[in-house]
Amino acid sequence: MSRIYPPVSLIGAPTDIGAGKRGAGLGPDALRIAGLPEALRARGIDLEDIGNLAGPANPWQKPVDGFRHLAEVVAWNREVYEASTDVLERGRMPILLGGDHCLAIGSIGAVARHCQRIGKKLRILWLDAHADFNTHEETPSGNIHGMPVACLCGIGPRELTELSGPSPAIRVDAVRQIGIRSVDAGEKRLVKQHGLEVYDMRYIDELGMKNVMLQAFEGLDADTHLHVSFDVDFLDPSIAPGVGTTVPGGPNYREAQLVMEMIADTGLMGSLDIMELNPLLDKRNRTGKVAVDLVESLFGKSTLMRD
Ligand code: NNH
Ligand code: MN
Ligand code: MN
Ligand code: MN
Repeated sequence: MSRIYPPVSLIGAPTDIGAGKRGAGLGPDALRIAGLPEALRARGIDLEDIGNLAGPANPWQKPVDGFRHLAEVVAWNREVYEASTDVLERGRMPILLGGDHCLAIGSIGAVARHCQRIGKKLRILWLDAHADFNTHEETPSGNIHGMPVACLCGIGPRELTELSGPSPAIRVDAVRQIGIRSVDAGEKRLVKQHGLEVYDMRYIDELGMKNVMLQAFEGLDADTHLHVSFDVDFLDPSIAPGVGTTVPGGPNYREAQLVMEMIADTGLMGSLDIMELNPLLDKRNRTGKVAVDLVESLFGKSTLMRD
């Protein structure tokens, strides 16, 4: 089953400005060195790599009013928002190479506004060990990579909630979170209060990944733009040690492949983030290679006999 894919643009965002450990800023080049461009071209995709964006250095400071590096996070997200918007307006599919997950405020902000302009519905698949729904009051760390979903839903500082236009950028009911297994206490209250659709690991264990994905796809149609925000810590640390915040008990290789293959089968993916890869914590770029493998499956490369 081969499909014609839209032209793709890689956008590198080499920063760990929102993370609690240094090193995710090296993620874009680790993904390139693991062979991402060649793998996508081998799928027949028209691929452009716009290179790495530039932004402020990481000052490595303590939280101020519950946020670490808020001004720098805003600056980086503006860069990501602008680059993603440009790619979308040129009719191409943006793939954001993170960088830490705070940058999804810019990438998804751009996708959300683009969908509003062209009259498409938006569905976001948030593949992560974490809900990333913290606020400056609930955060245990001040790290803004724990806050992007809340910010996109209008909960957060104005500099971030209005980064891409009027707040909220997205509706809570546009999001499906998959693989969740680490949610802070206050964050959990907020997730429940706002009715975020979370398929946590217990749910995946009970229903099986196939049924979970079918639920996450409910209501999709030809007018839906599917955005995949892939935090590499979604994966079990046994296959993906190269992230700053490993959480045991995640999807194994086969489950993760199934997720990606089922997304590919919808034919609706319009944008992708590959976030939080930290090569300094990796073993010989093994996690980078697993991420590339999985992205190939997102673009229709089946590991079985279905190609
Ligand atoms: N929930 C924690 C925090 O807000 C950890 C978030 N870390 C992530 N999220 N890697 O994906 O600090
Ligand atoms: Mn995340
Ligand atoms: Mn995470
Ligand atoms: Mn993370």
